[in-house]
Amino acid sequence: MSKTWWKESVVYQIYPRSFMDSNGDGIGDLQGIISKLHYLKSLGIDVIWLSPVYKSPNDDNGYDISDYQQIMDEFGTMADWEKLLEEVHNHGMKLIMDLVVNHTSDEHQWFIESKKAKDNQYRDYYIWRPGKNGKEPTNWYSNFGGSAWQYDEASDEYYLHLFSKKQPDLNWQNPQVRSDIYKMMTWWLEKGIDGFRMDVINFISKPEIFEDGELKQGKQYASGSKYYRNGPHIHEYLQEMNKTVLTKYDVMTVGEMPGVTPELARLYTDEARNELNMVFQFEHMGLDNGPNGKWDLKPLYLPDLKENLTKWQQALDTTGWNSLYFNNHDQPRSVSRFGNDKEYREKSAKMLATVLHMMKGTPFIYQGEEIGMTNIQFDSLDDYRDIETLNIYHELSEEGLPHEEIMESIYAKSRDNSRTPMQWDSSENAGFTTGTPWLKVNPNYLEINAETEIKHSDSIFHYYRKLIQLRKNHDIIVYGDYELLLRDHPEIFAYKRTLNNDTLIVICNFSNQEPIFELPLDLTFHSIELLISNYPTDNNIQTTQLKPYEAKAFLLK
Ligand code: TEU
Ligand code: CA
Repeated sequence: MSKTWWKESVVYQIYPRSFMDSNGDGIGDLQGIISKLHYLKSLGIDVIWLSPVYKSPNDDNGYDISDYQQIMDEFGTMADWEKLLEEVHNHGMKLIMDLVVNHTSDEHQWFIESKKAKDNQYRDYYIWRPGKNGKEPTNWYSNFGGSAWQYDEASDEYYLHLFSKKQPDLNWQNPQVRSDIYKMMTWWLEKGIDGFRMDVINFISKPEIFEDGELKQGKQYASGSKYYRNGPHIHEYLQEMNKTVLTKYDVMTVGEMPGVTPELARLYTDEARNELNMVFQFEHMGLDNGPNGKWDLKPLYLPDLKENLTKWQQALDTTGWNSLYFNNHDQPRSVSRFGNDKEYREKSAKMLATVLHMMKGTPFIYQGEEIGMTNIQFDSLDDYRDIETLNIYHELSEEGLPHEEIMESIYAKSRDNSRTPMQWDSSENAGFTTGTPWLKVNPNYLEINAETEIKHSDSIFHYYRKLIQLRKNHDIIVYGDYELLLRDHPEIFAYKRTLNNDTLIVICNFSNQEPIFELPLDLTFHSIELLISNYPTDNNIQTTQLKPYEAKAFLLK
């Protein structure tokens, strides 16, 4: 297993719209990020993943790009961006950009041309098909509701959009598309960035033939994901991208891959195959989904999470590499989702951080996770901004679901849960803006904010800082083998890491109960060191009971 900087790094994701507003327009921006780099450095961050900052009409908050080589007006100028990169590097950190090349905005010049005429030179930059029996070419639904095909009257054809109708899918079969994307990537890499997070990158290879999905009872559209995920040419494209662009730079790449399996992830991240360094998998993010998907709520059953994360640790143990995350701009906040954001917010936030950061892989922290920010419950649907949330409300409402039931799903799973403005201090709007925030600030900012967290040495912030420092001080955390312990325990997630003669024991209680347990341990060690705990605790590894949401890690040498 080769040592590399991206295996030893901790990454912090910034959602720029909600991070820090420097000019009072209520929208986060690049100068705002620059003003907070010292905060990220003090946390111990190595790499920043910047969600899209390119020109965009913001139908999907920047994931709909109209010019890959211009900065979005609301975020600032290219000079601001260059200053940000310079400052990130001056602070000894690295910057990876969000590469969104499965689709563009419908306001991208390529699509404007493509839509002009069937014989336009850009027509085949996108996926146009005639209708079938007076309907869409296939019965697929878009990830944001409705059909995945939009009719264009002028040409009497449909174009594919797996997300919003303002996000037409690019045709990666067209070598000109691939060549233009590679040129754009090189342009950014030549500016000095340190890599890319690649948006739904396993969607880019579409099937040769577009077939209908399996319609569920009473539904108008079906899932097409088995056709467009991990498509026939995906490895060819990624190896071509690597050979043409990436291999020329010392960069980190992480591919966002809904529907990826451990077996496929081994192919995508096997260093010998020269594709990507790591992927974001989604299996653990679906364990609290009912049979009808994310809005169909189901409580997490801890053994399912233990089994799933263990499967991923084992699958990528010697080949490939894991990313480690519970939070991002699309997921609800983990302390509300998997922990307890009421009386055990601090304990459960630290416990969740421990179970994740002591695993093998590169940890990703999403803005606000390090201070225990929670989900939001806006009283009115009018306060929500996310296109996915608004579309699903209208879709479920048209299907006859009562308002309260739909809102329960939105409270639990809306992407706006993670997009409320970063809570910096207890001043108005949590110090995020002097203007009116684009999305309301969570009213709990008075108690939950970075300033308060930094002031208190036993805060969640300082706990994350310690976890990050431990990863730097102990190779066993980065490179040690993983083995699950207490496999069937319904409340405790415990595992062992080993490297050479050292053993790391991690024990985490996912409940507000005080469970009993017994650890089969060979205690013929010279020394036992308590590395971290979220309670003032004794050094006795032989304890057989945990406090609510208790977490601790012991190093046995
Ligand atoms: O998300 C990919 C994706 O699968 C989303 O549908 C996500 O899983 C879902 O929203 C969770 O409910 C990426 C970006 O992270 C997301 O912000 C974009 O909206 C999407 O692609 C389209 O670019
Ligand atoms: Ca601003």
